[in-house]
Amino acid sequence: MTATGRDRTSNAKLLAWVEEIAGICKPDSVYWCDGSKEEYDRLSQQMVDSGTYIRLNPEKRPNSYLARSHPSDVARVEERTYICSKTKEEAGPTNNWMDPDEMKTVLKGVFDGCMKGRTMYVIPFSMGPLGSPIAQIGIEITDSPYVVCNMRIMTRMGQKVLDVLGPDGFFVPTVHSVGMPLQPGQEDVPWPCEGDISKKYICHFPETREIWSYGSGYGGNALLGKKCLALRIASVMARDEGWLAEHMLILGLESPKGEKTYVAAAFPSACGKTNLAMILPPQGFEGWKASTIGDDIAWIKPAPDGSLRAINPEYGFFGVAPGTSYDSNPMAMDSIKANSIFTNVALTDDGDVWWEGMDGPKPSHAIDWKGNDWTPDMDHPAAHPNARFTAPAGQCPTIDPAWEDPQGVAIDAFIFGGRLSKTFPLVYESRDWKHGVFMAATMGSEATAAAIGQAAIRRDPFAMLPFIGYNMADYWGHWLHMEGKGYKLPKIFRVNWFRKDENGKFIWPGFGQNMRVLKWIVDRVSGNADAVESPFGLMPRYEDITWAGLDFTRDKYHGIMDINRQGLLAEAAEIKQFFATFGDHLPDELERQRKALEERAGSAPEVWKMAG
Ligand code: O2Y
Ligand code: MN
Repeated sequence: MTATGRDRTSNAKLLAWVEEIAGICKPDSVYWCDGSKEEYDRLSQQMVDSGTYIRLNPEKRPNSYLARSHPSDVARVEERTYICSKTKEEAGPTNNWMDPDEMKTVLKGVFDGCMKGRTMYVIPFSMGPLGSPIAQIGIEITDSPYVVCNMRIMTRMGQKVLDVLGPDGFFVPTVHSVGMPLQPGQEDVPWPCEGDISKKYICHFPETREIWSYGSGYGGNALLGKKCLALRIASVMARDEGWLAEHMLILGLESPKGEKTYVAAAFPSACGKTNLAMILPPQGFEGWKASTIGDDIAWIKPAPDGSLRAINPEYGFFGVAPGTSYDSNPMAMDSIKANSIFTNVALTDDGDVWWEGMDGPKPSHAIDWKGNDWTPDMDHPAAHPNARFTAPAGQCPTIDPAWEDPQGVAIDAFIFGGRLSKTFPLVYESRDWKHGVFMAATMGSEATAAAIGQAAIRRDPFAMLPFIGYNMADYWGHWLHMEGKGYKLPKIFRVNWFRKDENGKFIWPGFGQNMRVLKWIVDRVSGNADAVESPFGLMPRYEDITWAGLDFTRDKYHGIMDINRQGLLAEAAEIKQFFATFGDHLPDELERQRKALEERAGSAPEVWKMAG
């Protein structure tokens, strides 16, 4: 007989809430997930039988499945994502907002009876190692078995979480429905969802720490532990409790002497964040080791000794498949050899997966992400550009030995990046904490002028634009306030792998060489490297970077480090316009930093060149 909630937990608040949601959604049955392998296999088989899943060839890809979403449900829907704080001002100018009471009324309407004909699953999950002082417990209610299986890979999930929660532990309640109730006798479809985008809702209630998501079964819209809890709601908790919830990878770097440095890094999309999280030291770095703690999110709390300790709240990777190959990211490829779920990739004739950018020749025939025959001469890709793999993080060969440490790891440096073809050098360090916060608040990537009006850079402060759960400018204030509390604050750096030469070619030889920049950062942390003052910040000289194993001339180095005065002045002017959008929430300190940049630009030569 199926276990009831009372068999699983004595948490009265949880039991009452599940009953309340069942009363609204009116499912045919309620199922409490235990998180076992037996349960995962059973639900997976059920999805194979219903047509949601295709089991991949077990000899090629053991215990792995392919799902194809509805073509209208392929990515996060930012335009339907809301922060429902008490006032619009609290959500800030970068978020969609609706009054919480009004939104609750809307949601009560759409959720009413939305699970008819379906099972309502109750998923207890922990973001972070079970029982860690940095971790948080969430409960996701969903009508999607695909979500249950993905959540088992992406989070610590099941009965063990209820055991830690206990009779009166705190949890973040999250409700998800694909938004397609079934009438008696109505046949289901392989990927149920609400087809009308204007009826999808991804809603966050920061004051009550609730999440309600309706109409999508895909990724960040549906796996509510990830962007919704671990970033949007957690950023509010972090503000209130004095810690940091960040859109950052966490990477360990070990020198041949065995000294370990941990860095956390934030990048806007399309900057190679996953590749950096799983970097392998190149030729010339014999004896160095790089190890992965996380590829997407970091929760960082001050410890009693003043260090900022970080955990990866996730348990798996939800990575973009296209472009991932043994050439670009061998550790990701090894992570997805088995026990993985693939969504919207192509199916090969021998029952394996394929996507654009994978190593080797294109298959002569495949079934594309929409389920149609595909041959390489066709003018559309076989995999959707946002096709994903869901894989256990523990399968990454370079996973760090401390990745499950409940105390987290001490962060020594923060790195912020963007995709910028000019003006910005390969790497520079902030003069101090305040300057570092300014560097992170103004980061972004180049965009076409058409996309953003006059500005050349699409700002993505801290890579948090779609993920901050409150006013972005107040979030900058929160970062500024981390100073002066006696914490051992990490050094802050900006990097840019994407500068181009006068022929429009990338100057930096590629992601595999980023270790050279990381080593300078490590050396700066340990006090073993010099830096020179520039109008941007502190920069390494040619001789401060390790070049063994790479032919990168001094001339090329100058090409990637020189600073054009006009570019710098334009940057200071653009930032002024950007800051103006935040009104009086903008911390005064950030405008002071902007003016200081403008002044340094004003007194710089037409082209600032480092000596040597
Ligand atoms: O499209 C989605 O739903 C996934 S978005 C995503 C997934 C993994 C890591 N990062 C992201 C992101 O958008 O930053
Ligand atoms: Mn991300």
